[in-house]
Parts: sequence; C-alpha cells; structure tokens
Amino acid sequence: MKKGLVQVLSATVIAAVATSTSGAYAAQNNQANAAVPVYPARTLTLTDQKGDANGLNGQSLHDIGSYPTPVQNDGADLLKVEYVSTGSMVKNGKRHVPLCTGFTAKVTLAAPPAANTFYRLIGTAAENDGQWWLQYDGTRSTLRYSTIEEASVNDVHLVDLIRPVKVVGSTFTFTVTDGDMKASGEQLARFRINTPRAHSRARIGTAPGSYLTPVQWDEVKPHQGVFKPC
Ligand SMILES: [Ca+2]
Repeated sequence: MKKGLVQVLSATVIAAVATSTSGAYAAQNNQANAAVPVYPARTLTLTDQKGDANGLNGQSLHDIGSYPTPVQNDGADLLKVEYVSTGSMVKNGKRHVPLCTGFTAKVTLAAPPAANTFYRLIGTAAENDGQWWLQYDGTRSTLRYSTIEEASVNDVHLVDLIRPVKVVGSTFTFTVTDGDMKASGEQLARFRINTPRAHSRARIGTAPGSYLTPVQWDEVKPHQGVFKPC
C-alpha cells in the first residue's frame, strides 16, 4: 500500500511540474509572439466574371462587355487578380517597424494556363507613366515598361523578372522585388500601380518581336485607383 501511495504522489508531482513547465513555456511563447506585430500587408483584389473568355470583351474596335458564350477558353478566363505587399517586421531600437520588400500578384483562372497565351497585369507606375506591365506567356515571366515619350515611338523595354512566375493548378503568381523595380527605374518607397487591370491575349508566332496578339480572350476592367505596396 505504501509503495502504491508513493507512486500516486510521484505521478501527481510529475504531472504538476509538467503542467507548470508547459504553462510557463506557453506564456513565454505567447509573449514572444505578442512582441512582434503582424506585418501590415496592403492588398487589392480585382475580380471578373467566369465564362466570358470568348474574345468579345475588351476589344479595341468593338467591346460588347462580359457575356458567357458557348465559345469559351477556360485557360484564358481571368477570374481574380490579388495584389499583396510583402515584407516583415524588423527591430528598430525597442520597436518593431514594417520593412516592405515588394509585392505578389496572384492570378486565378478558370483552368490551368493555356498554351500560346499572354497574361498581362497592366497599369502605369510612378516613373513609367507610359506602361508598367507584368507579363507571363507560359515560359517567360517579364516586366514591360516605358514612359509616355518612349511609348510614343514604340521604345518599350522588356526584362525578365528576377523570380519566375509560380504556377499552381489554375493559379499563377508574380513576385516583384525591389530589384525588379530598380531594373525598370522605379523606387520601392514611391512605387505604385495606377489603374491596375489585366487581360489575356492569343500569342501567335515564334519570334518575340513579331508576335501577333489577337484575339484578346478576356479582360479585367480597370480599377479606378492605385495599388501602392509600400
Ligand atoms: Ca473572366
């Protein structure tokens, strides 16, 4: 009986110590988590109708709007574009302050990306007031940019993004860093995309300089505002 009592008391003490230790660890962990605020990411989400990738909406000559039809290219059907700033909280003295590093732009389609198609996230930027476009063609992930003056003489620049687009099922995501912005003459702190919008277009031909891009399969109408990640 005595041995049994000792065993019971020992088990009770061990359990109490374990609970106390676990509680202390949890408290410390909570304090550590509470000490670092969550990075205040900025977001902008644009949406578009499903089933309207038929080449009828957004044509420069004749735009009848977004209507589902039996002619439908699911892999070019834009449903959503989500811009999210990237960064982290860093120590500055006793405080944590946000450090912005760029942004991501995730595109959701009705099906995995189609072959021979350009996907473009369109807009202008702080320095590049002619165009600042993110472009994915199934192989290359690029940035197109120009000022108004350059665009007027078709002097448009094209560089590869530092990080290629990541495709997951029916979505693909651009990652834009400080280095990408510098490559196009933009500054991270001042950077913004004006009237962001998107379209998907056919890519006909093989030479980069001589692609034909009709038909425009689908488009996301312009957002009358800006996305400023930092
Ligand atoms: Ca659509």
